[in-house]
Amino acid sequence: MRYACNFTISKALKFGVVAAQGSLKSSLNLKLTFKPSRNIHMENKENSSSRGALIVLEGLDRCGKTSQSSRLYKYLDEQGYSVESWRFPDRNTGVGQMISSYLANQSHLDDHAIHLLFSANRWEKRMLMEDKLRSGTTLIVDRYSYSGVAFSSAKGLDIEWCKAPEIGLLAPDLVVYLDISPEKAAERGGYGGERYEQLEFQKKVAKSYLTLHDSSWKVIDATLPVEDIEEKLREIVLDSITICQKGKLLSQLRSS
Ligand code: NYM
Ligand code: MG
Repeated sequence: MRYACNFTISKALKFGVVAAQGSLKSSLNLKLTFKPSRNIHMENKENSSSRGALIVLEGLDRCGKTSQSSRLYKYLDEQGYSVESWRFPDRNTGVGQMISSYLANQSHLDDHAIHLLFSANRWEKRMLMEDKLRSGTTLIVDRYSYSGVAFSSAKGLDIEWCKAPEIGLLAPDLVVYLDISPEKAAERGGYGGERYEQLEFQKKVAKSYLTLHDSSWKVIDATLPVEDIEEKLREIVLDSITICQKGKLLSQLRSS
């Protein structure tokens, strides 16, 4: 019985759950996908769209995202890439401080209101994000719009309503999901005591991620040894960086 809720995206793919959800997904029109945006810089035909890559790491709390982000950042930096490590929520802005106090249970907000603050926190960084990418800097981002939709819809908010404020933000070039069951994640030295860091809620978040996930995501088993995860991550990230260096248009998130 213990295994009844102990699902992960990898297992679901294996047993066809995602395929079943896929048809549900298309009938409910649930995907966050990419839409080509206007190409603004056209100075040089050959490499007009050469840029840094927008790499997003997603997953449940305690899946290992934050340590993999910093290992990846260190590696790319040492290899001479122009790279920055970002995370959402960005707690350094005014909006980020409101989010931080909410997560610490020091303030209470309506579920819709906090959802919009998380989204606003991404919007306030959008311009800078675009500038960095266009200037050739790769961004490794620990959580992005998918966390926003997964966590808020896990509370019962309508998923389409949750996606709406994300539309128009920059679409990632790569989404890596560090896959772990909620039970295994909870076993990892406990949670930090912030809002959402409870097993029952994380089970709901895992289900939301399963609904959101599409075939473009790269899923890595987060229970593998840290070095193995790191190696797999480097490989797919380097591929993505190369594609963006060769020239790829920036696109935006849209609801399909
Ligand atoms: N979170 C994060 C959301 O609920 N919505 C969002 O848009 C984002 C980016 O904040 N439990 C949640 C997920 C986490 C919490 O993030 C704080 P972290 O990565 O633990 O600092
Ligand atoms: Mg956390």
